[in-house]
Amino acid sequence: MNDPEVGMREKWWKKLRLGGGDVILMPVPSSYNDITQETRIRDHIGVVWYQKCGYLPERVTNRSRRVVLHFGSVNYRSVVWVNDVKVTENIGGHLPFEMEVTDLRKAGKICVTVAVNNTLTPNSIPQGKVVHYKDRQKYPEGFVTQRLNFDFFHYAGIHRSVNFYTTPFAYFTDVTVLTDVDFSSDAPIGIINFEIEFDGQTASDTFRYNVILLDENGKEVANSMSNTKLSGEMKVENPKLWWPYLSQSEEKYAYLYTLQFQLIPENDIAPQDIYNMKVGIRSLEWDQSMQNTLLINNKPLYIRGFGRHEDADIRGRGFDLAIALRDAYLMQWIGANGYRTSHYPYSEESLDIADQFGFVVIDETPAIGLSNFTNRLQKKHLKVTTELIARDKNHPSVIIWSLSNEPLTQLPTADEYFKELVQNVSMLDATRPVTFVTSQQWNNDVAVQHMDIVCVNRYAGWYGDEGHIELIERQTISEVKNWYTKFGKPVILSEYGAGALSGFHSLPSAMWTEEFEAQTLFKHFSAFDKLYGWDMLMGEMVWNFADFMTPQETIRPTGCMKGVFTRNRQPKLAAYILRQRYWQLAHKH
Ligand code: GCB
Repeated sequence: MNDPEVGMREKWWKKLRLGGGDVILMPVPSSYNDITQETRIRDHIGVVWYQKCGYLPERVTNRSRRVVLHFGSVNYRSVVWVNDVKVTENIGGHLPFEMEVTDLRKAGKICVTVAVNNTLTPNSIPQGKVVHYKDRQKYPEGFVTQRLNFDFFHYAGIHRSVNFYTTPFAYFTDVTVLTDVDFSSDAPIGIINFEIEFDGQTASDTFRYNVILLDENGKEVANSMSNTKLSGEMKVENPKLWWPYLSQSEEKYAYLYTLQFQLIPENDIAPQDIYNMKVGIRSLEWDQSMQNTLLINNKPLYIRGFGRHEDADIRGRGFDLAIALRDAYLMQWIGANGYRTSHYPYSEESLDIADQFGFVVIDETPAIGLSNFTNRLQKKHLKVTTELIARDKNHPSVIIWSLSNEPLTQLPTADEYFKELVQNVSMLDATRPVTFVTSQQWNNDVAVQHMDIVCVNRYAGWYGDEGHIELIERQTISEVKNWYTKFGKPVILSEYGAGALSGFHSLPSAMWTEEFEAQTLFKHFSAFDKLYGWDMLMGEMVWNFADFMTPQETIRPTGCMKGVFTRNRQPKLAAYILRQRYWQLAHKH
């Protein structure tokens, strides 16, 4: 671990500009870990410094607009300077942050410096701990490792895009859009409720707002003109609804309108600010009395999907549009209709893609593997969940909030912790169900009772009774039955699967071969069909979409190998088995 304070002491935001020292080139966005050949960079614990200098274009230095510096995500803690001025500090690795830098723009050279610290603590979300080794016979001075409450590689760096953008001085700060569909008459009516927030009004300025709905061809289909109120409702007759993915050729597809918000000074006709956003009109309902399911557009939803990771070779967790789209096309090919953003919020671009492809998303916070439940942690947990909802609330694809993955919810303190958290989240967004993903047993979990939907991870034939695929059907049936009988709520098997090394084969199948993974999935399917028939199951989600990197461990041969696709997104045998299944389901449900 390097001296974390040296950069601060020596004011590197000034010094780096001179170059030299231990400075190397690094791409953004990307994790820094796998770019070079050096172990010390891959396994680095502590602070790294980024700096980029350049010249802002005229539209940014132009005095008539506000300037904002936006970071898609930086993992994990960051401090940002623009030239010599510290402009922000941020904690948390998977959500955007931004700051106004209008006063700092200038025509000449401008430098942005970011110090990024990847250390996690028992009080951070997610949790981790730096372990110092004292035995000098075995370890040199300063030898540390990071113990993490999760199994995926702790990639770090500037993971998503960094942009300067501009707005007028009067501008929209936020919009909230809620859609619904009225099915009471013969022709459905789409309902769009919106709320606007804006800033920059001076005593002499008053504004009116126009809100216009455009179809995919840019044709206006509804509007709410000259509205002086900050909220409103629009009705759309015979709307094209946003449907989860079935088939591109079908009528039922993820249709997206564009909602245009215009902020117009009262005595003017030209808008000052215009904000365009994609909107999918859909209804979402859930209720225990509704045969234990979730209805989208009045139709029960059965999720055929995946747990995933934002992970790829070389770039680590750095956003790459090519990978994001390849993943979307592969999910489409396989016939999936949804995924969970295991185990942290994914990029804004990924959710746009989900809206466009018609994938339903279980949107998860980064609170993985929580191992204690204090008030302090709960505050942070609520903060990150609030930020997640604020970012993702307008996506039609987002249908469930997941508060956590596999927290230790057998501990009594988890009961109150999650009860309060759910109450708070339901106040922030009452339109979507809330869950978390448990790996505890149905008879010892104290938090699932507070959730709208039960999500369970279980690896029959892999982590229990290794190699015994003949037990999978029986064990999966009892597992889901137990949860369902206890809570009377819909159950999603949110993770199941087996590891397979691409190219490893054996007959009869054996663990780590492609045949074993394929058979594991196949054996689950017969259990799922029965459970679905008894109205107990509302989704099956394979772990994982693709192989992904983990820390070095004896049970991880260069990563987690449970992908149905390899890490470079080529199919294993299981992908073909799953494809057949998901397309059958697509036509059945
Ligand atoms: C789990 C975790 C997931 C792991 C998976 C595994 O239960 O939720 O993050 O990768 O098991 O393969 O061990």
